[in-house]
Amino acid sequence: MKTQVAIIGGGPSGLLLGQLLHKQGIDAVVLERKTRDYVLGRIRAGILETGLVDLMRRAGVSERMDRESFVHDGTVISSGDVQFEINFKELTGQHVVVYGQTELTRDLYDAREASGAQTVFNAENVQIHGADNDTPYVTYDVEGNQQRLDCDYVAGCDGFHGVSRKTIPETIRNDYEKVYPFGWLGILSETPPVHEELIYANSDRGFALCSMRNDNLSRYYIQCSLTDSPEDWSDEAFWDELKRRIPAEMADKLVTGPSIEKSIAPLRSFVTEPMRWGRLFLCGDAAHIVPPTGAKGLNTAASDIHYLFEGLRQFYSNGDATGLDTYSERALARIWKAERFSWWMTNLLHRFPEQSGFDLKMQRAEIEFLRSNREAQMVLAQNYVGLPY
Ligand code: RFL
Ligand code: PHB
Repeated sequence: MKTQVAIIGGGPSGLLLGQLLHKQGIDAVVLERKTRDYVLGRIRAGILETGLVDLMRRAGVSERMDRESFVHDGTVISSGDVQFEINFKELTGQHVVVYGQTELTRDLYDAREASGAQTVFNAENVQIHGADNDTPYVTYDVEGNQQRLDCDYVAGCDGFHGVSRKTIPETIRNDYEKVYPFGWLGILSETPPVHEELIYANSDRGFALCSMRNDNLSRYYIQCSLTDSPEDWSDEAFWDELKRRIPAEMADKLVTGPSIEKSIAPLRSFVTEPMRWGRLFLCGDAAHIVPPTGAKGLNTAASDIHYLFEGLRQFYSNGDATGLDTYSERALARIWKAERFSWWMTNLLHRFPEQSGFDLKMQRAEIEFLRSNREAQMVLAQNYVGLPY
C-alpha cells in the first residue's frame, strides 16, 4: 500500500491531522493499535483552547461541537475557604470551551469514516523504516500478516507509550522529564456540576478539581497517592474526600451519585527534542506530556498538528519545505511555555510529600498574590486560554 502521509496512532492528534490533510486533498492512512471503541472508552481532556476549536472548524468537523459545547469565561481558584475567580474574558477577551476529548475523537472518527479515508485498526507491531532517508515505509501486522505502507512522511501521533519516539536514535534524542510524587483519581458521574465554572482547589488535604462535560455529567478529581488504586476508593469515600477539599459553600451544594468511570492518572512533565528526525515528525503525547493541572495536553497536541499541517500543506502545494524544516523548532517554542505553565499550576495547587512549613507559606503567599493582583491573574488567564500559535 502507498500513501503520502502515514499517521501512526488514531487518537485526537492523528485523527485531526488526517482530517485536515483530507480537506486539503493530501492522502493519509491512520494505523491504530487498538479498536475505535477502545480509543473512545478513554476519558481524558475536557477543556479546549480556541486554537483547537478553530482547527476543528477548519477540518470541517465542528458541527456537533459548536452545538453542544459550553463556553467558559473564567475559572475559580480556591484555597481552604477562600475562593476567587480568574475572569478570562475580562482579562484577555478570550474564553475556553468545555467539550470532552471523547466527543471530539468520536466526531473525527465519524468524519473520517464518512470521507472514506483509510484507518487500519488492530495494527500490531508497527515499525518505522528509513525515516532518515528519502524512501520511508511502515510495516505492521494485522491478524498475524505483515503489511507494508510506503509513504513520503510519517507522523508519529501514537502517544507517550508509542513506537515513534523510540524510533529516533538515543544519540539524537534529548529527553527531559519530571515525575510528580502523586496522581489524580478521577470520577465521572451523571450529576449536575457543582458550579458553572471549573474549581481548582488547594487544600490542606491535597488538590481537588471540579470539572464537567455537560449539565448532567460531572468530572471530579482528587490528588491521591501513587500507591492507591481505583478499587481502594469507594464512591462514598471519594465524595467525602472531595467535600473536605473544596470550599464549604460548594461542598454543601455538591450533588453526589454513582460513578460511571473511575481511574488514576500519574502526573508527569516530559519533552523530547528534536520533534523531527528525517521524514518522521512527532506530535502530541508522543513528544511531550504535561501534568493535567493546566488542561494543556490535548491543546499542545493541537498546536503541533497546526504546525505540521501547515508544513505539509506548503510542501504539497509548491514544494517548499520551509514549514517542515522549522516544525520542531516552532512546535517546541510553544510546548516549553505550556510545560512551564502546567508545572507552575501543579506546584501552586498540590501538596508535596517533602513540603516544609516554609514551602507551604510560599504557596499561600503566591495564591494570595494571585487573588489580589490583576497582572498575576492576567498571566494565568493568558496561559490558560492558550498562547498564540
Ligand atoms: P493519545 O490520545 O494517547 O493517542 C495515541 C493513539 O496512538 C495509539 N498507539 C498506537 N498505534 C499504533 N501503533 C502503536 N505502537 C501505538 N501506540 C499507541 C493509541 O492506542 C492511541 O489511540 O495521544 P494524542 O493523540 O497525542 O492526544 C493527546 C491527549 O490524549 C492528551 O494530551 C490529553 O488527554 C491530556 N489531558 C488533557 N489535555 C487537555 O488539553 N485538557 C484537559 O483537560 C486534559 N485533561 C488529560 C486530562 C489527560 C488525562 N490522562 C488520563 C492522562 C485529564 C486526564 C486524566
Ligand atoms: C477535565 O475536565 O477532565 C479536566 C479539566 C481541567 C483540567 C484537567 C482535566 O485541568
